[in-house]
Amino acid sequence: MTWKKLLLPLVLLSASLTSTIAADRPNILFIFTDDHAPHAIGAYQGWLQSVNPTPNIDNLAAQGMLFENSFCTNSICGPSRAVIQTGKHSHKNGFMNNGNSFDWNQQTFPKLLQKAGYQTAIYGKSHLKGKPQGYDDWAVLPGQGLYYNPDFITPDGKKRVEGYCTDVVTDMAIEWLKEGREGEKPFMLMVQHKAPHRNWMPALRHLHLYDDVEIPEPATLFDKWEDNSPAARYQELEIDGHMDINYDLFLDLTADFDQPATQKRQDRSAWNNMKRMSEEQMKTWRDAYGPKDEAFHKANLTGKDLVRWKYQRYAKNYLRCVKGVDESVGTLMDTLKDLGLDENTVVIYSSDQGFYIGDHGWYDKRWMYEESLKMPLIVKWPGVASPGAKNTDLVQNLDYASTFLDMAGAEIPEDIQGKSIVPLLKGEGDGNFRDAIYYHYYEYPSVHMVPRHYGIRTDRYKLMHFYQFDEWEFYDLQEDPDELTNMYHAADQDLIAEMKKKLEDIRKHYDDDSDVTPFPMEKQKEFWPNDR
Ligand code: SGN
Ligand code: CA
Repeated sequence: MTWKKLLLPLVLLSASLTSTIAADRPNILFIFTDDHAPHAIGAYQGWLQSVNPTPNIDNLAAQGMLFENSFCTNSICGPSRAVIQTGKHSHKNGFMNNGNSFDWNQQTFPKLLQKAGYQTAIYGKSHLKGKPQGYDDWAVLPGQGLYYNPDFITPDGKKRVEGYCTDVVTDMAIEWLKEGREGEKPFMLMVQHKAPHRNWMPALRHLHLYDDVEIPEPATLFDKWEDNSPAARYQELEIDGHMDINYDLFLDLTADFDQPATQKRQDRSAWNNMKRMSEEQMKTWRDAYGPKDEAFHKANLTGKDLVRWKYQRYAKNYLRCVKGVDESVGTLMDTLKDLGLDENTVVIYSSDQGFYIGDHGWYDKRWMYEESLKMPLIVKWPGVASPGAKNTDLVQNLDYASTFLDMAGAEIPEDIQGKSIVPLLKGEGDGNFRDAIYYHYYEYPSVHMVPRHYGIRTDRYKLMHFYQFDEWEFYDLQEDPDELTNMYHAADQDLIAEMKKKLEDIRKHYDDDSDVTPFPMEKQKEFWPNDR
């Protein structure tokens, strides 16, 4: 027997040990986007499915588990990300609305993963302000970031990178996977895209995508919110009344960006985005939108026809941004394969909250209604999560920190409020993962004017309290999935009492004693004059 043959069993043993260790401590690739509603993902089979918006994300779902009842705790950007970092509700991690700054000195899951021997990195949108902690490498967009030729803040200072934001972030992640890793150390990599956030600016290669397609309309495009609490009538996120035809839909790109020609505008970020483009990029844009603008001016649309036109332009740009994201997912998956990492890397796709794509006549998010409460969550974990599986447990972004720690075999600290979904991924759930989810939104008065509210959702019912105005809404989601009939007064009052009790209990459970005192009546009237 040669010495090689003698050594073979040892070599095999060590190879199998390595693979057991690797399976126990998989790499984690967390792809996280901004404002990507589940119904704009083919695999979720929503009403946009016929457009086939996301073949690569659908492919991920075919290889992993898709969570149908995945929700945020507070439907807005920074807060959602802070919940993910900490595994704690907003009132515990201190980041209740976008105006806050995240306290990076607190416990976060990337820091705990580092302690557990993981190498960590984040590229793209952070929206938590301050320098990220808990990452071995990072490059983040300042604030909302820009779509074209964006700036990044890095450990070495600010730098501008030419290109389209989604592509640039993908390239950074790939470069790190190829060049930045330390030997065989397991990693956790966060790829956080700005897209498809407002102001919905697609990559140049996608400007003509869907040109010849009529995007289906949501059933509730012309909702008049007759049955809701007045909150739904006094918001500022209507396609009809609030979406700006120049600012949001790029009509007449020849308008002077510094002095936009029409209407009051709360936010100048769209102009900042457009000013950022090179002359060549701008020319491509003008060539793409110019003929469409001309046709629009000739058509002289009004009323519902105008809303329909705005909806088409908006939905197309939104889905074009989604296309960029979907291509990024495909490229990242291919890269993992090329690097031989695909079998031992958990890939997660999610977005900070859902979004209105014309649903209820709206854009944006913030509400506890289904379209913005839901978050996409798809997890591919080779050898663990059954390919093509669908899960209906009530899960939240609150659970991600525990889940990532659990995947890594790290200890989950007691003060984390979320629960690991690893048992669900392993197919070991008993259907009772969670009885109800808790929600609390805090940003009012603010852009889009959605009042503060908290609420509870079970697998069937939803109860919400717009407490600044002391208004309640209750829906039976089984009978009324679009939440068109507020049953707060008409429902069986024992059921309402039971749900209120549940809500109080869950507030205690999560220790939310933040101030929920209604505005004095005089102040309420200032916000809601009696004309709607
Ligand atoms: C910006 C957007 C708003 C959006 C907020 C919060 N305007 O102000 O439409 O609701 O961000 O979004 S924009 O014209 O500047 O895009 S979040 O995702 O960051 O919470
Ligand atoms: Ca967002």
